[in-house]
Amino acid sequence: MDKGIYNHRQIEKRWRAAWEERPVNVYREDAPKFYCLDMFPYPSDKGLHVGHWRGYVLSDVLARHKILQGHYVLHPMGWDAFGLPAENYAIKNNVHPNEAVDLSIAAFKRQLKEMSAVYDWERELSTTDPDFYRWTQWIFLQMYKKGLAYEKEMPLNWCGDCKIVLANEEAAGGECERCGGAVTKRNLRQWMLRITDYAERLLADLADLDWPEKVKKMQAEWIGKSYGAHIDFAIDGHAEKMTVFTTRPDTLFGATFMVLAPEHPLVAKLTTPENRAAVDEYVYEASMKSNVDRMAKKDKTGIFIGAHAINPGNGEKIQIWISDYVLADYGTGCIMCVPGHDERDHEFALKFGLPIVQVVDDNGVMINSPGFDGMDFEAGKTAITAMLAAKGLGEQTTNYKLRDWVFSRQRYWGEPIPLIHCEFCGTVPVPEADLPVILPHVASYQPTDTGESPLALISDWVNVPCPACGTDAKRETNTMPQWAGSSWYFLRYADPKNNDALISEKAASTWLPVDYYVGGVEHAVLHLLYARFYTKFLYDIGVVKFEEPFKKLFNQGMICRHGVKMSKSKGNGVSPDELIESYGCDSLRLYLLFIGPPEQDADWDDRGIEGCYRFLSRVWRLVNEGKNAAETRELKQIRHKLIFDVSNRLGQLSLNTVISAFMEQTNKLADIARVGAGVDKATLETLVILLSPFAPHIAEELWEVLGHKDSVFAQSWPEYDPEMLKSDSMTIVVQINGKVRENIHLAADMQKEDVIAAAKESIAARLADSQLVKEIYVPGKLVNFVIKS
Ligand code: ANZ
Ligand code: ZN
Repeated sequence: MDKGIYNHRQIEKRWRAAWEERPVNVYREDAPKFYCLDMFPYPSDKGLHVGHWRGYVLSDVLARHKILQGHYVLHPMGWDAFGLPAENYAIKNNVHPNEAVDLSIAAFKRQLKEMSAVYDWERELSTTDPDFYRWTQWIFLQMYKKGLAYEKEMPLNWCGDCKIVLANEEAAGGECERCGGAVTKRNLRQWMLRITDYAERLLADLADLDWPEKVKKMQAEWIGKSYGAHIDFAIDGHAEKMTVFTTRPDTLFGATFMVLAPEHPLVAKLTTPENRAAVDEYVYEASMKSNVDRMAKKDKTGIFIGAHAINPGNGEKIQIWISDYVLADYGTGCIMCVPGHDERDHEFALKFGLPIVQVVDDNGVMINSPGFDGMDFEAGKTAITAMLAAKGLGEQTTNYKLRDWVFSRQRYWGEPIPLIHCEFCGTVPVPEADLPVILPHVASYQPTDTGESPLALISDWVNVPCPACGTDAKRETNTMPQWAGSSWYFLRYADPKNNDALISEKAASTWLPVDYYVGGVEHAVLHLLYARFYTKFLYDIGVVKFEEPFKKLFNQGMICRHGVKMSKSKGNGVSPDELIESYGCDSLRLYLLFIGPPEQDADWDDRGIEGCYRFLSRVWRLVNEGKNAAETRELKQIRHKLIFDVSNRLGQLSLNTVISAFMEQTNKLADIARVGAGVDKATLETLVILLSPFAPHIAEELWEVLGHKDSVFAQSWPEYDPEMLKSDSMTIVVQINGKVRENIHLAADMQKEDVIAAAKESIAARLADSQLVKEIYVPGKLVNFVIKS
């Protein structure tokens, strides 16, 4: 090879092949372990773009750095291959999802291999593999047995034109994503998971996680704990009472009307005959809207149902209305309305001419509340709740926004839910020995117009004997959501081929929890919350011994193009393929790190990679030309400064500034090489080792150029000598009466007396004939001579 030019194609091809044969991440029983995990992708037809690479490069740098620090790193990769993206692609292109997924996985894998991340392909897994989803089904069964999975009628998105159930993401804005038709609601039997049982633990345990604060806040808000009270309102002329949830019991005396959610069971009972027709129509219309639409700021609507409640504070009779801004599934599904202090209630009262009473003044002091006037409103919350509790009309309570998880899908491409419905025994779990319940291969996987999964049409799959009594029974035909596999896949990588258990105790204690998890912030709530829920459940049933799956989380920013997020669907994705061909994988890796602070979004510059390519070419020349020079103090200092900067900035994950440190110090070395005798071998070796996690191929090649036969990744991460970081010269400003007269350069370790002497000497001519009054020395910075002339 011509050593004069940096031939990235030849170098990268060579080392990719070499690493296949001799992996650099070698398992050693005694090595400390590190689990560095990427969020696994869902394979789709378009392949990866450079935006996906950003996170993968980042985690690979962390993994390789750990290898150089003597760790064995678990760095696996797999496929989140069940779910809508694959199914919809298959339907559109008329290929079976099975084949579509296989093709995509092959394409993704080729690209990931070209990135040369140190993935352990022996541990590759796919959520669609029966050996994997056997355990996805097993976990569901354990939840079912613990009472955490239950059936419920739930309103689902329904497109009347396509006649299919739509996922929320296919029904955004109330329009069917396929045909643009109106989406309505349809009640269907669903399997639910009781994640709300874990709400308090999911909230409390956030405190100990080394996660971005932003993500912890999003989870806390999603769980949405509110402190408040339940208050009972008697209903005029009825035995029933209305229990409301409020966060402001202090405003009780300002409650001038009540609103029930249209779906509330009391609506039918309380509505008077003359209001019935209008109420029924309103209830029907509300049922067609999504919660998001109902919560949106818009003109308030509602109907008086003819009944009255009694305010337990002042005994006043107040009207009961229905309105869609009150949600059926939050709190108790009905509210006391305080138009003097709640914005939505205020709007409603104005529109319908209902009374508005202020009960807390601008200073937070209670008014118009006999018995409580003059009290601070925070104290009033407790006092009013206590007053009601004493009468048996209320109690303090907390409330969560988190809802139970709708866990079934009426689709083909998912894990079958392992249950059997028997006329005599009810719902019967599939015996664990019969798992997995294999997803049958079918020709027609389109959603059906009955709202059932296409599996319902495969009669020889559906009809089975009941495992309990042996009579004819039917399989559950709903499948699991895409989240099911991703909620626990990180456990399986530690023990991917275990046939007897989801994970062995030994594998779990060796590898888990995950040390570092890298992925996009779009997973801040759903995936990351579900994974935490599953882990806590598996802890509760003794499968694992830890309650939190991911010790540290990093969210990389997105790569945008002209300010728009790079994405497959928008068609503005830049493929890594041509860039690798023209500039090489190493240059692309560097550019993706150099593009900006990794946690922030960054705008892609088509020519940005050229700078990184030039930098690597400079390193190439430097090492090839300069290896025999003698070590000087200056070279040694550059070397230690580089170790310090790279280690320190890498520790803070400031990877863009790591790359600038490389560029800066390499420029200094190149200058020295140009004018002097060149750069010494120790400095070049250090440069190459430090560079290896970032640009692994060129580093291996240069390590060989420097005369080594082993891999650069078999070396240790260099340590810096703090002594070498001190600069050895200082610049002293010399002043006379505060005016700068001179700058002098002195040895950094010079003592005060010597500095003053040198300063005096530098301006000796100016000092002649004047009377020196005072000498002021600011160490390392300046000497000021105060004189009388
Ligand atoms: C009286 C009141 C007075 C309220 C006031 C607020 C301010 P968070 O913090 O979100 O928990 N609310 C209760 N259930 C509701 C439902 N199903 N749909 C819509 N709104 C509901 O909010 C709790 C507050 O939201 C409750 O406190 C209730 O209004 C309303 F100055 O009661 B409040
Ligand atoms: Zn039975």
